[in-house]
Amino acid sequence: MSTPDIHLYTASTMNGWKPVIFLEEAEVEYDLTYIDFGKKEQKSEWYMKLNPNGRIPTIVDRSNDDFAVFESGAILWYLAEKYQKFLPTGAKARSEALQWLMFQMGGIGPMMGQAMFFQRIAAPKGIDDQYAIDRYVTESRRLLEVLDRQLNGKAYLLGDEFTIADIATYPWARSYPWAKVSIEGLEHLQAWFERIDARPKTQKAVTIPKPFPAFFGKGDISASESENAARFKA
Ligand SMILES: N[C@@H](CCC(=O)N[C@@H](CS)C(=O)NCC(=O)O)C(=O)O
Repeated sequence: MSTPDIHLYTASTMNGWKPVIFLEEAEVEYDLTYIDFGKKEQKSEWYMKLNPNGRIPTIVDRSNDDFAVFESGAILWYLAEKYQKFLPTGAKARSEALQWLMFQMGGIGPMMGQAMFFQRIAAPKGIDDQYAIDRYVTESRRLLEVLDRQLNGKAYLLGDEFTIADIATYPWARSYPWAKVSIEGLEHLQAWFERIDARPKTQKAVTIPKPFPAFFGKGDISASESENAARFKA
């Protein structure tokens, strides 16, 4: 087997799974380095030359002078252009896909991430900030309602086509149990979860580098909470 173009640096998190979902769904060969947060590998000098933010994921494209791309939304966009997949070509549809990608990057991810942080990392350490929890859970629910309205009458965020907007949004929105955000009454969102839960390549992707079923409300949640808190220790 020849050396693949794409080398991916990642870990099993919502942002970390986005490029894995793309690469698996597109059936693209890639290789992967697991970044161990417990060892602070994401802050190491060699890694921060690739990703100045010191976070995962990052890709390096060997076929493009070892070009490094950080920020998961930019990575999906780069891969979509390189492989001509999961990004519509018409100007309006393409803009719509990027709008929903930005909505995930600027809204769903940061808000649900903070809802998770205050409930799954701060609270077990004894930092109980109910004001922060209420703010981030309420805002996350509002954003999931926006998705629900968009998905009314559609299979995927843009319609029939599965795009990088779905790839970016699924791992975050589907982690509503970990963020302790209710999806009650959000029928279109629930149907979209079921649709993507039934995509074998995406489901394989969310086990790479390893599964973390508690994000999706499965498995031993309290053991996973301790494991997760240890991963993100200061
Ligand atoms: N906006 C960035 C966020 C990346 C990010 O926050 N990654 C987290 C995992 S989901 C991380 O690397 N955390 C380790 C750390 O904060 O040191 C992206 O979308 O790529």
